[in-house]
Amino acid sequence: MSLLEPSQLERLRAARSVVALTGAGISAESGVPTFRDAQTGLWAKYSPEELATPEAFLERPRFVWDWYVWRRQLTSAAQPNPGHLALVELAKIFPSFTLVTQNVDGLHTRAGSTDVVELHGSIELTLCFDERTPVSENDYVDDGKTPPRCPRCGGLLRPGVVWFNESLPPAALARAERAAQSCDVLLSIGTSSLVHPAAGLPLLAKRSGALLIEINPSSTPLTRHADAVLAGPAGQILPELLRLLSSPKSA
Ligand code: BV8
Repeated sequence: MSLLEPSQLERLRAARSVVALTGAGISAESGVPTFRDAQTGLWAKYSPEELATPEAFLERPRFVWDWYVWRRQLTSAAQPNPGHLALVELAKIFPSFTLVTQNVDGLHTRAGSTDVVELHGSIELTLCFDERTPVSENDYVDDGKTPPRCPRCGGLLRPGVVWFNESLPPAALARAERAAQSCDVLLSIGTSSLVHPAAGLPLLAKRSGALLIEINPSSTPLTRHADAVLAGPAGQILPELLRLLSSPKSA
């Protein structure tokens, strides 16, 4: 089954610089719920966008902290899937390959991807809310009841993720924008393309002349802009794409 038109496959084969932008969908097959999936447990009544804000945290620090403790347990128990693993191999095919993720689950790095651009931070990181400095797990006490405190200044501790209405890490965003502007192909994988500024990267690449490929079982606001839409689970589509690119050109 040819995933791409011959001319598109040709452009992908000849590509010197490729960007892959991933969202929660690539971790779905690892058992990590996406943002679109209904929340469960204590958080069922809340949308992620409501909880993942500095305002929600300051209003109910322990409640939001516990949401991240729950998510961290989920993601640390999850294993990278064939989609994550295929991206590790795809990175070896192209002279320049930039993996940009919105995910905070760390599964790309655990799969073996190096130099991952984490636009929205990492759930494995803990920061002092006031000093914004990292605090390691064995430097603070979590009594399970009160919001844990910074051992240095006594401020609240927070997860090392970017919340809504917070700016992204400038270096990571600049790197992602530079890569999108200069790539030959951008793969948008498992993202609903709703959250900005990440959702602007595929269009930036397209405006700069890149071939835009979307991999998602469902349509998104990006679908109508894509040159090719591979409608299926990333854990199946990406290994197939890898096979296609690794197989000798058919005469
Ligand atoms: C900011 C970390 C400046 C935390 C996250 C322009 C227009 C409109 C709004 C805005 C705009 N600019 C800024 C905004 C506001 C806001 C925003 O975009 N709001 C949205 C909701 C409209 N953006 C911000 O606030 C950003 N900051 O702009 O700062 C500023 C500064 C000060 C004051 C004001 C502004 C910060 C955004 C980052 C927020 N943090 N995560 C945490 O994780 O707890 S965002 C979080 O949600 C994720 O990281 C991700 O980015 C997003 C979820 O999207 P996806 O990853 O795409 O996942 P989703 O569940 O939505 O979709 C999954 C997809 O996978 C689906 O399409 C599904 O079909 C597909 N799928 C399912 N299974 C599979 C699959 N695909 C493939 N294979 C499968 N098996």
